[in-house]
Amino acid sequence: MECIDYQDVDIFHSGHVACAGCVEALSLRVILNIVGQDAVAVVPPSCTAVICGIYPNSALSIPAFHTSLESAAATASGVKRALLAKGKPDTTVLCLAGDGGTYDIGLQSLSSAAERNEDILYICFDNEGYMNTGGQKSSSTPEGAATGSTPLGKTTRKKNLVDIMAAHRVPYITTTSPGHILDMKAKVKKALQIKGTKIIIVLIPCLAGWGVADDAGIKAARMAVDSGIFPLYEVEDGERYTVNQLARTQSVKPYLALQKRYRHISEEQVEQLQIHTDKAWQQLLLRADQQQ
Ligand SMILES: Cc1ncc(C[n+]2csc(CCOP(=O)(O)OP(=O)(O)O)c2C)c(N)n1
Ligand code: SF4
Ligand SMILES: [Mg+2]
Repeated sequence: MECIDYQDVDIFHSGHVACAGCVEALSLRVILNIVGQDAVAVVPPSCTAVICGIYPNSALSIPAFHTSLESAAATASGVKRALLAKGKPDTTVLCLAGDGGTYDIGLQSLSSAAERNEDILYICFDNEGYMNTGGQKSSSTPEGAATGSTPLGKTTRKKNLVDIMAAHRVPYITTTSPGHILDMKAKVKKALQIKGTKIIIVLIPCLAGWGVADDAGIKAARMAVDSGIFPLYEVEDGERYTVNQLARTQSVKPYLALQKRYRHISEEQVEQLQIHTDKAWQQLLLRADQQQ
């Protein structure tokens, strides 16, 4: 088994206010350790904003700029340009946003920043809902999942943000998961070597919002990948697709059964979800094959 050469450089401190067991805190720690001290975080309202906290009680030892939900990528663009003007071209500017702030409310500013190919690292902590405000649906919420605003289950499918951003031809967009820390580390390292707009979508099983046990966040993240519901892949320059997992090793059923947000769904809906997942997986393999 590969060893995780994990060095904690203490950018994300204990005493933060994430729910106990939340894998977003773990992911944040890993990402910040790879990014390093020479960085500025831009944080729109989200669980991340709550977890990071506000000055002088911030859990981060890098500057954190709390911005509006609509404008994270625009704020990051401005911070990066200000740093360039001040002669600090090497400082990493990263957005730490949720899916509501990315797929929905901040999409316009992300699209504009991507079109300008701003030199920012945009991290989306995708917990598939507006979780810090009580668990409403976002356009990242998958079909069938119950949320505070879709109590009978969402009737439409999860928006494909990777495809949307690939259409902007950004140099790098990828998915990763706290169940695959080595994958996460490698992708953050890779993104730091690339100039332009980099986007990393991290799947965050929300303990409260998804109804998973406090110690099952990693398990849920792994099952999402293993079932192919959340495949690990990269798109470079909008056209080169690489799948970062060898295969799917299980059906979607055990993944759904782990979460209370799916407890109301019928066998037919489970089958429908399996069909949609199979189709999306085949499309992904086809795109990746076409690059060979
Ligand atoms: C324009 C605007 N609408 C609504 C809100 C209220 N609000 C604050 S955080 C949030 C949810 C954000 O969801 P997401 O980005 O997914 O982050 P999460 O809480 O899930 O981490 C909402 C709706 C706001 N701050 N600004
Ligand atoms: S609400 Fe969900 S994503 Fe937010 S801190 Fe708690 S477990 Fe983590
Ligand atoms: Mg969210």
